[in-house]
Amino acid sequence: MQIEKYKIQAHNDSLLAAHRRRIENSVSEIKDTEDIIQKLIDFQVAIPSWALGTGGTRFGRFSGGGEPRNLEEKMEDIGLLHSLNQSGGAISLHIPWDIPKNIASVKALAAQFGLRFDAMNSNTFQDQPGQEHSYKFGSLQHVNKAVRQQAIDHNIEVIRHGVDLGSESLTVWLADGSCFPGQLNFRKAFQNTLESLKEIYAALPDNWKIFVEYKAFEPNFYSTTVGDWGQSLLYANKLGPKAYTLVDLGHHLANANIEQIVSLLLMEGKLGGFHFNDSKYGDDDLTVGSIKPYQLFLIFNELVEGMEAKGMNHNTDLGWMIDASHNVKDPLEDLLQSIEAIMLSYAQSLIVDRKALAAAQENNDVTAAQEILQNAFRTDMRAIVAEARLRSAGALQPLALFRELKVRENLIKERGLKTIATGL
Ligand code: LRH
Ligand code: MN
Repeated sequence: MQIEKYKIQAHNDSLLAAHRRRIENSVSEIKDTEDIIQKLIDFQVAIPSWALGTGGTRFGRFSGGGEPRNLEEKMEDIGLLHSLNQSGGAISLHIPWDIPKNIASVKALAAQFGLRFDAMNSNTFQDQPGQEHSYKFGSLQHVNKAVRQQAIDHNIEVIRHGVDLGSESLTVWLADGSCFPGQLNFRKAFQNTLESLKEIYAALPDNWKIFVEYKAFEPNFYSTTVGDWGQSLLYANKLGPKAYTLVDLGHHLANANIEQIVSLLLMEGKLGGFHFNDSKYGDDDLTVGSIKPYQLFLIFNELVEGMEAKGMNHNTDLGWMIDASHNVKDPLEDLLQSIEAIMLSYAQSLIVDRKALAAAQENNDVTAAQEILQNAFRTDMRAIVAEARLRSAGALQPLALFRELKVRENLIKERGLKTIATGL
């Protein structure tokens, strides 16, 4: 299903007067709105190909129907989202869940929907049918060289798919670790993983990046071989200039100060990108900004401060991706809400009075520093974000239009109730 431009135009026309009142009010209170709106227009977030269905948990999966049955239908759904908010112009594929069968037609489809291919994701955390060696006890860390080689070869094959599609980065997330004390020699596991990553690094084209994604626990529950930002940074530093760390917001131990981690990784020039989601307990993969919206704002505040300090391009110098899994929400509605939360936090971080904040920090004026940050966080930037969509021919209210046009009902008519999307 695609949403015709005239339907988006009609939607915007019906909301324009109210929007004009809101945007005039915002412009009167906020400085540099034109610069902010342009930054929002340029800011694109990659949608994970594995988050267009109902993932479910080990306790159950409750599909809402109309799920995409193949890569082409996944791209159609991401194209539909992008037509509504003009902020999701990229897709991140997971191999082998989304092996592109016909490169030419997949690239043509991406062009038709205005999508580019963001980071490719390898998968050495599941055994595929007919696979020679099992990843039960890990992949790149494995004590058996043959298992490590199988995982290295898979990552190199994923790079090849990415080159064919025009992607320029590989995300490596390893489930590798141990479930019980004594099961693993941590030093040997690190060295096996590093040696294996070096072979994958050597296969990277010159203009490519490799993102080493860390995670504290799950599916291993005693140790994880890339378990935190420090270990990921160790690998990235030992691999070379094309290697970076990747921060998945759900991959930290409780109460970790993620904004401080982001600030230091940016300072080191080793922050490669993000997997945005939200969580209350573990790797819950919930809607971005649905549980800890202030933390998301504080992370964007450090991102903007750090990127400005390094003269980085906000949109192209870091990998912006969502990584979510849906249990009780419509996957497409969930993704629309996630992008809105990201754009709002980014917009709020762009109005932080940085000169005043630096002065407050220099004077140890703790109260003033908090007031400056919370003033930005308490500023309603929804009209500004909507204006960026309007100027990009997106919908003023994407979620409302998604429901008004009965998109899910139409997808169920097209695809049926029982279709299952590959992925989580
Ligand atoms: C691991 C992870 C990783 C993906 C997977 C789908 O928890 O965040 O980024 O490979 O989810
Ligand atoms: Mn992730």
